[in-house]
Amino acid sequence: VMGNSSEFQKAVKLVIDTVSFDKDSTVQVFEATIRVLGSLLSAHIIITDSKQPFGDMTIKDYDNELLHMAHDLAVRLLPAFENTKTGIPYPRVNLKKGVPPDGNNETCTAGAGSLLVEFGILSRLLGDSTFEWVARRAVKALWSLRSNNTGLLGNVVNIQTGHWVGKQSGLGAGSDSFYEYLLKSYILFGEKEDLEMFNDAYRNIQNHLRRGREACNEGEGDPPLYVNVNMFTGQLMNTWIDSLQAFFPGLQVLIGDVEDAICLHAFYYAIWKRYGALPERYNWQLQAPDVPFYPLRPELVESTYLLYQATKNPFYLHVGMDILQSLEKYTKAKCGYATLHHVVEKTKEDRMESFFLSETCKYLYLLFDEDNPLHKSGNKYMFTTEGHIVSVDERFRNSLWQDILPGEEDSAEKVKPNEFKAVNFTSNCNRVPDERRYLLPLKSNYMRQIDRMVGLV
Ligand code: DMJ
Repeated sequence: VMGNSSEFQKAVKLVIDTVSFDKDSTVQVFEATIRVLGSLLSAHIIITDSKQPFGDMTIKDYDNELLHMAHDLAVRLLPAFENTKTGIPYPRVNLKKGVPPDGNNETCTAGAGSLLVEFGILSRLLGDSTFEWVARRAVKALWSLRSNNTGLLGNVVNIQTGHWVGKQSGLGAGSDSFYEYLLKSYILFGEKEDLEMFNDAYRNIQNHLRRGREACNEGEGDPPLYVNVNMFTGQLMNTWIDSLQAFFPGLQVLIGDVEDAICLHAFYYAIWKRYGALPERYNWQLQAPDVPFYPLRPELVESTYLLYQATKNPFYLHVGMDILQSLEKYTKAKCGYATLHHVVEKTKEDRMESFFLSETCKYLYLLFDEDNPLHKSGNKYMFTTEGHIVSVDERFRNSLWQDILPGEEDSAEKVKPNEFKAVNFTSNCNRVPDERRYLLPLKSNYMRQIDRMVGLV
């Protein structure tokens, strides 16, 4: 992304020469997929891109090693999909020995249902449907378990019985990337059934999770908020929102619901302004953190970046600058950036998650790098849920396995890669990132209302 080809080449060589997955180590299938498999595939795609938009990222004598490694890793994850009565995978697998004998039968929706982007890419690059098939089967199994009454899914399910152990339906931890990957699978592979599921899910979210006034930037009533409800009854389960939910405005940008995205984003930003970070859980009734740590998560920056791309409103540069300054002020440590143990006390933990580099820093950098090749590609790239870049191109459109994709007989129904465009509202503002001057996306009474809601005024 920064165009630093020598470092990229060095890192790729290091990975090829030193990384092995032949380890007696138990990993989370979801984390290994989005962090490790995703980065291997992304780097492979960049290396083999005939256009090389980021500079010369080719590797001398490259023989698809990263793709082979991705394949090796995915094969080691496959046991998670065996011996499960529903097809929903086990959450953990040992890379050498398969599912541990005492393997947990309960998994969260996001963990089991957000593997399709990476598994689908791998399948399509290899011409082997196995990986896409298991990932799709998991999505469909989860989807079939949604409530007849509300259409909502819970957050924890038993993979053998299909019984919902966690009945909470929300946009945050345990659910977030499930929705994200329905849409992103569609963007990447163009399969209609993914879009249909996403549209249904989005409608149910609007009907049951969204509270507050109807038009977010207009009229009376509370600002909109997406709450956690019981999946079967739609009744409120608690009064907190979590930091992971801040990804949702970014997803709304991708589908073009920009106005709602602007309003929701502003709510999370108001919380950020109060603490200089986002608490893991914030109780909107008590106006206080329920869970006070901040592990350098990217979701607010990610939404800020996508909103800036969609609106070009300098307000989002101001937000990015504010986030950057708080990160510098509160999280910078001697050898990196540290998790905040407590957003009020600003105490630190000796921990820097990999998503800080692959997402938080990347989105911040890209927010300010107007001329980055990514922004000149005509939306030819997409970010995985871990911020890895994959190209939206024909290579991923031509699946050879219609048998696992019902209702796709008519391939003309597929959307062509360059037909998908993020909404682009270019405003005429000049670009001084000053908050007061550029509150343009929101009415000022709205801002006052949410500032009050988070106890800022
Ligand atoms: C990232 O690992 C991914 O974005 C994931 O989908 C959920 N959120 C974390 C970072 O907060």
